[in-house]
Amino acid sequence: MDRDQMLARARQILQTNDRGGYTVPTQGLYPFQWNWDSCLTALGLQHLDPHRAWVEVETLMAHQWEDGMVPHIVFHEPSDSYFPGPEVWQTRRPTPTSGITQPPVLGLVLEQLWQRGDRSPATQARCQALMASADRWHAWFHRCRDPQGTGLVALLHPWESGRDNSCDWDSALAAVPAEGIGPYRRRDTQHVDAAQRPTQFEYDRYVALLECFRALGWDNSRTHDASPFRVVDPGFNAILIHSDQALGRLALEFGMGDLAAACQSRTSRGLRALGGLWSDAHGQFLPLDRCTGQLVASPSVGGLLPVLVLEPGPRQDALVSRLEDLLRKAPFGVASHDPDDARFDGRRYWRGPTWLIVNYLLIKGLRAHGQAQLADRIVDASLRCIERAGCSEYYHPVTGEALGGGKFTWTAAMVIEFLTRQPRAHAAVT
Ligand code: 9WN
Repeated sequence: MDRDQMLARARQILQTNDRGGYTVPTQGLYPFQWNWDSCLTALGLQHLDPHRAWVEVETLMAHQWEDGMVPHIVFHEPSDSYFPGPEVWQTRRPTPTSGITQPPVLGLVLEQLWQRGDRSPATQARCQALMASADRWHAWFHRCRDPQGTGLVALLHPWESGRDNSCDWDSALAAVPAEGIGPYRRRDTQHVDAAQRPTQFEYDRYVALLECFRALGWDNSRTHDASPFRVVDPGFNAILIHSDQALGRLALEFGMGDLAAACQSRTSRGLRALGGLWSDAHGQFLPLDRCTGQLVASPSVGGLLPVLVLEPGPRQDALVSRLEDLLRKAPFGVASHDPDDARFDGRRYWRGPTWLIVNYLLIKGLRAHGQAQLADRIVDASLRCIERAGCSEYYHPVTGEALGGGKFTWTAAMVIEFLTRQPRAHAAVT
């Protein structure tokens, strides 16, 4: 497949999965709007139709809760091909939504949409409205997910990480009691081989956590302290900090002084606290289990995502070495878990496979911090997956085998991003 064919197929997927004001991640497996999928998809949509790109995120943000949370799923249309649907969440929203959130990539996406757009007054007004919503979301994180004011926010459910069954959560999830959960029937394994999805043990605990928060009436002033799962993910916090930095830069450009000051205060506290998650032994950041107070020894890509926010220095150098090492072990992209670790499973979802959206975030951080060559290598590895297997949900990092759902929206969006927006290796294709 040459580059023009890749681009044409990617465009086709975005059009096929377009439901009007929002895009589904893929038909069947994920029939609703997902939070970070939509935001990252907007980057690809901008290439096809800039107005439509803004609509994608506006539709998502129209379902922000009054307290500031932005739910991880918006159930626009009924569908029985996904579990858990709105009848399980019972969040009592005008349009049903889930009751948990996802990685806040909105801020970094807004900056890209603005910088690469027409920069007209009308577009600025759209951007500023979304910035105000992003600010309310970020403030919600610090208020409801960091009640002790540590500077870092906790995840209360593995689905919030976006890296659902990462080994990062194994020990914290094992401590979640799952006796007495209601009967349920999974739908994911009707679409995808069970060997590529989370286990039943994990699903039972995903449901147990959902039922715990549902019993609290989805009251976000209570869920943090009541949750049996509270994990501080360095990757998630790096995304939040990076998005806040992007929001702060936009705020300065638009003369929004109060917003710029709020972003500055959140990011400096976050950056200071992130240092506490560093492990010399692992040469990367590690998750912190807030229930036990212990760092979790899990060499996953979550602990490498701080390349987004680290300034040049020994820690950034160590992360770069880790990424180079992972690429040596797996030529089809950055493995989501280190292949040398006993828990690595190259076909099972977030326990080994490579994901183009994670590669995109790493590339963004590397380019911003003087590591363009390594960024180019990750672009090339990502495109090797597409050449070999088309736009899938994820890929075996050693063989490039296509895994999970097919005709996948955010993978297609990243293909467009890599082929049209990466200045060095692939500048020729537009
Ligand atoms: C639960 C939609 C989503 C992504 C997540 C990915 C997967 C859902 C699931 O699919 O999670 O949110 O049911 O497995 O892990 O990152 O947003 O593509």
